[in-house]
Amino acid sequence: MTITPAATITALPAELEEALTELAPALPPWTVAGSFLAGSTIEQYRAQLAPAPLLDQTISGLRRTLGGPTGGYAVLRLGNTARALGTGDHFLRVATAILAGVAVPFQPFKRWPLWKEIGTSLDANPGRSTGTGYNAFHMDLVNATRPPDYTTLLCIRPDPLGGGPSILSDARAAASRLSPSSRALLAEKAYRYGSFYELSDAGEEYAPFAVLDSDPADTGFVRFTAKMLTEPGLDEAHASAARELAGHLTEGQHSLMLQRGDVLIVNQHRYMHGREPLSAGQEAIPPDDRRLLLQLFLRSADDRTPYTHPRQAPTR
Ligand SMILES: O=C(O)CCC(=O)C(=O)O
Ligand SMILES: [Fe+2]
Repeated sequence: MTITPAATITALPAELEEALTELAPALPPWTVAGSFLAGSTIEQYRAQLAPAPLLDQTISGLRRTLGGPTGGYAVLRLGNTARALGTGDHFLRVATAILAGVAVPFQPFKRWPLWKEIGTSLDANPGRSTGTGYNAFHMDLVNATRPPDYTTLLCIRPDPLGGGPSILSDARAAASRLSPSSRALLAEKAYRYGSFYELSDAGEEYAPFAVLDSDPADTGFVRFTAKMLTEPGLDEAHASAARELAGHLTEGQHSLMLQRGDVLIVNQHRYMHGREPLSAGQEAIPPDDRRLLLQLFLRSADDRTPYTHPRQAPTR
């Protein structure tokens, strides 16, 4: 396991933190138009935060860290801002405003708000997002033709017992280490995972899907989720190729512990993400004190075409 390169962590300059704390109360509630953060909100937030020093440079730095052949994820450290503002509406508006400088916030899940809670449930399947176990490498909305370009996780409360570090791996680097035979198998439409309903602006259901496409890295995906390995109907040759990719992802793994106020931003075209298990003993923690994240998705500004044929909920 490698250590997270320091360049991926973006702490705000003190003068920017101060300005954000001062300006936050003036940010109005956001409006969502269709499934995207409204253009009017983006404009209002930009105008209100215009006096904040070094904001543009901070956002350009994030964009550089997230793009390019060696980039792919960033941690925006808003802990001081969270201490000053609390983690309520004013803080969420600041986080939303900064992320809106990276790409356009949107809510692909019609039944969830813009910031979707990921709490900790002792009843959930341990490997799922709200579970307490190992959440293996994956990309979000893997079975959509247009997954979100970025997925972001804001830490409201880390695991009080100190577990649950985030794991990240460069999917392009992992794919480059594949044997030719596995690469050929992974380019075939042989993989399935998950259901697909009540989604907006994520394209159509893609099932079965190919893990590897021939698109450039900035637009294509390595459509991988370790959870597809146990889907019924997957033949051994394709499963073995996917296991090889999973192995390369684990070899190249970075790990980091999100602190209160950290926003992990993952470029889904380049990186897979997941989570190590939370610490044992969660039963002793009152539910309201357990780990809590908020998830927000981003769509690249140049790829915002609303989908005109949303799929109806299937009857399964
Ligand atoms: O719990 C985490 O840190 C990751 C959750 C996640 O990746 C998800 O819900 O999609
Ligand atoms: Fe995820």
